Amino acid sequence: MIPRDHPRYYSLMTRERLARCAKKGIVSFGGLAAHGRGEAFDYLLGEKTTKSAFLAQQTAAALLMAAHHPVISVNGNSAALAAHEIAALQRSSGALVEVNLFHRTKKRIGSIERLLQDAGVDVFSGEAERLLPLSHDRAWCRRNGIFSSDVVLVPLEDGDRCEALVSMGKKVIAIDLNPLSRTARAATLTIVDELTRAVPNITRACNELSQKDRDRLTVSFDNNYLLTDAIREMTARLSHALD
Ligand code: PTJ
Repeated sequence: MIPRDHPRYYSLMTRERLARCAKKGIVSFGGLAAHGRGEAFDYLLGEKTTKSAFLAQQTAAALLMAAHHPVISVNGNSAALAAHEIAALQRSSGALVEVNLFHRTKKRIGSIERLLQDAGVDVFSGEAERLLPLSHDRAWCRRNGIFSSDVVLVPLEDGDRCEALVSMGKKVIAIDLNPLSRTARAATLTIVDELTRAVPNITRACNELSQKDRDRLTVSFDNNYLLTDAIREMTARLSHALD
């Protein structure tokens, strides 16, 4: 039992949810370690959406809305943390949702697809093929899904696949709390923010941005600025931690 008045209530509840999902095989054990790393970076960010992350979220909405074939790629952690938020983003952006896993088993794919469906996601499933230029199991995807997408949103990515997707000519939008990761640096657009804060902001921007604003955002973003600003925010908090 975690008491509601615990100062770290939200963080502890999130850990509980991930641990429960790990027991069911939805989250991989590696996913628990990935979450811990994310928490450390979120602490440095002050556990809030920065101005530059908000700009990245608006730009992500603009890129998704301008895409011909947008896809949201979902793994164990993102399904466990944000299934309902992903359903809402799918409704607003019209993106296809496909499960793609590093620790891939048929059983895990089935459990994650069911969790997403129960939350209202229209999951793109069916036969996967080994289509991406990767030696691990994230190479498996659907021909009419991730493989033919022009814009892919990838929460909690690994660097290899992000690089592979970019090398295939896709625009890759990463959500990653670590601005130094290979994913963050290889992506076309990186949102340095926590997944459950980032996804609803992208959805809101899909619903609210005018066509004129979307056009401006898709041509004016600078990922190097977004990463540098995230590092600046973290450094500033560290520098003033004991003030
Ligand atoms: O595909 P699965 O489900 O079999 O598991 C894949 C994992 C999560 C194990 C795989 O993608 C992985 O190894 O990820 P990495 O390389 O550890 O990277 C995860 C990145 O996501 C790290 O840079 C973390 O800082 C970041 N991260 C973790 N939790 C969050 C996050 N970023 C945003 N929001 C989070 N909640």
